[in-house]
Amino acid sequence: MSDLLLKLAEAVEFGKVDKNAPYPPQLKGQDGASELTQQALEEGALPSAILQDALIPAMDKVGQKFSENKIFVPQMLLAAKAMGAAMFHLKPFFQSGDIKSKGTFIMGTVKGDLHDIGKNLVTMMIEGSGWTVIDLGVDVPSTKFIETIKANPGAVVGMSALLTTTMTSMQDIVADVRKEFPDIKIIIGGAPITHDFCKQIHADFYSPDPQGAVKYLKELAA
Ligand code: B1M
Repeated sequence: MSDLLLKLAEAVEFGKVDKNAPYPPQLKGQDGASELTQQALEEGALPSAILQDALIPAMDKVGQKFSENKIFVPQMLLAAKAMGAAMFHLKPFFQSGDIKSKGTFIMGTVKGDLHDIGKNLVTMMIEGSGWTVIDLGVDVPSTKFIETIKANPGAVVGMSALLTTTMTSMQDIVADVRKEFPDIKIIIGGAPITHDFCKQIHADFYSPDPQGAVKYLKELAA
């Protein structure tokens, strides 16, 4: 990895959002995730490499340190903010020049769950592949999914869950949605989700990453 990407990964891991951010004290006055992402792009780094080689491994380290009680929720939040600052610069590269939409994709993080970084990545990539995305945000209940599907017949639905505790919420939402729309296609994802869980809750497709969801949608639209 280049020095710049290493620095970017460090900025995200330690929650250095931008140059003006006072936190963390050891990086005071130095460039943060925002400036470093811009520099990496200017130097010709591929947006996908910035994501895969710097940003995602940095968040994995944050998760690891949190599990080991080496950092706590405030540090996790700052890391998420730094990741958001970096993703802001990547977003245009994932957006498509397609004129005709391939369909509508309704996406949300399920009720009880506030994690949105993965969801935002998935929506960015799906938008980039030519779909119109309706992003319902986080902590989304069944009622919100259902009313949005009613307003957008034929849409495909995506759900994200990051907590083992909100997997049950995902299960309930899939069941509620299925009751109203038996034939709707539902894609699920998120760190604790598996193929077996997907089968168990009668969702249509599980993808461990945004690329898999994009591929599945491409097949649906073909
Ligand atoms: Co939270 N958190 N968190 N957290 N957090 C995890 C998930 C955790 C694994 C950390 C740990 O203990 N190691 C742990 C869950 C343990 C468990 O349930 N098994 C955890 C916990 C415990 C908590 C709290 C309960 C902590 C507390 O309060 N005591 C709390 C819960 C709040 C709530 O949701 N109700 C909490 C809070 C937070 C913050 C708010 C501080 C912050 C989130 C900020 C935000 O999202 N805006 C946060 C963060 C940052 C994390 C970690 C460190 C990073 C998550 C992340 O963004 N990853 C996380 C540890 C980890 O994952 N390494 C952790 C990067 C992101 C790109 O990956 O979201 O997995 P991910 O998305 C991937 C794939 O999963 C996939 O594509 C994405 C790109 O590759 N994908 C899909 C996701 N959705 C998809 C949908 C698809 C297809 C693919 O189709 C529709």
